[in-house]
Amino acid sequence: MSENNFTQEATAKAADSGANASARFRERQAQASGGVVDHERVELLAGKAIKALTDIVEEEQVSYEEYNALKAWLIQVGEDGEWPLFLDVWIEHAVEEVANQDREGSKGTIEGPYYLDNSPEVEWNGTIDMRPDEPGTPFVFKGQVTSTTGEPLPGAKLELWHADSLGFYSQFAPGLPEWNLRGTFIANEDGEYEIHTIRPAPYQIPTDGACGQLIEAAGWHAWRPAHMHFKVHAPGHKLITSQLYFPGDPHNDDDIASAVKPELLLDPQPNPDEEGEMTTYNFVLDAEG
Ligand code: MBD
Ligand code: FE
Repeated sequence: MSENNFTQEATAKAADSGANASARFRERQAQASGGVVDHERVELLAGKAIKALTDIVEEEQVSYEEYNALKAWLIQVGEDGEWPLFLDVWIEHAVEEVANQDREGSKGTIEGPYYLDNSPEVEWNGTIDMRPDEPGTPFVFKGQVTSTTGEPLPGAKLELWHADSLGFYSQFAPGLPEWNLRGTFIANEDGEYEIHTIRPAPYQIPTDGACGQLIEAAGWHAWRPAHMHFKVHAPGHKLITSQLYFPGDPHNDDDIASAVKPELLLDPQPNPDEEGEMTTYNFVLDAEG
C-alpha cells in the first residue's frame, strides 16, 4: 500500500483512538445483560474508593494546586476518550487476577481497550488480514486447544488481534484496512490451529492525550512489550482472554499495563518451512461451571 497510508497512520491522534475505544465500549456494555451493580456493592466500593482518595489527601497533605491539577486532568481524560485506556492500563490487571484466580487451565491476562468482536473468519491454515506489503517478520502460530483433562476441543474458536509494526490497531488509527491484523480461527477436529501472521512490534500507548500527559508528568514510560491478544472459546468451556509475549523484549519486566506473566512468554524459532519464525503454544480451557 502507498506510503501515504503509513504516514496517515503514524499521525494518528490519541483523541481518535480514544473516542473510538469509548464508543465501542459503550456499545458492548449496552448489549451486555448485566451492567447494573447491586446497591450494597456500590455503597461499599464507592465508599472505599472515596476513602482511599481522602486518606491520600490527608497523608500526603495534598494542596489546592494539586487538587485542581487532578480535576483538570480527569476532565481531559474524558474529553480525550481515554477512560478505557486509563482503566485497562492501570486497573484491569487486578480485576483479571481476581476473576481468574480459580482457573486450572492456561493463565489469561487483560483484554485492553482494542478488542473488536466479529473479526473475519480465516480458513484453516490461513493468513490473517493484512496489507500486501505489511511490514514485519512472517510468524506462524501453531498449537492445540484442550480441556484441563487433556481432551482436544474440536471446533474451538480463537480470536486474534494485534498491532502492526508501527504499534497501531486497525479501527483505532486512521489509514488501516478495517480488519488489519484481526481474525477468527476455527480449530480442526483435533482442536489444532495454525495461524499465519506477522510478529508484532513493541507498543507505546498514545502519548499525546491525557494518559500520555500523566506518564510524562510522573516520569514514567509509555511502553508495552510486543504482544498478541487472544480470546479462545470452546463449547462447554470458560472463555479465556490472553496475551502472549516474546522473550527478550525490554518491556516484559516493566509493562506499563502490568499484564505480563511468565507463563505467557512464547518461544519463537526460525521457521524450517518458510521465511520467518514459528512457535507453538497450547491453550488449556477450564470446564464451564
Ligand atoms: C494495548 O494494546 C493494550 O494491549 C493495553 C492493555 C493497553 C493499551 C494498549
Ligand atoms: Fe494490545
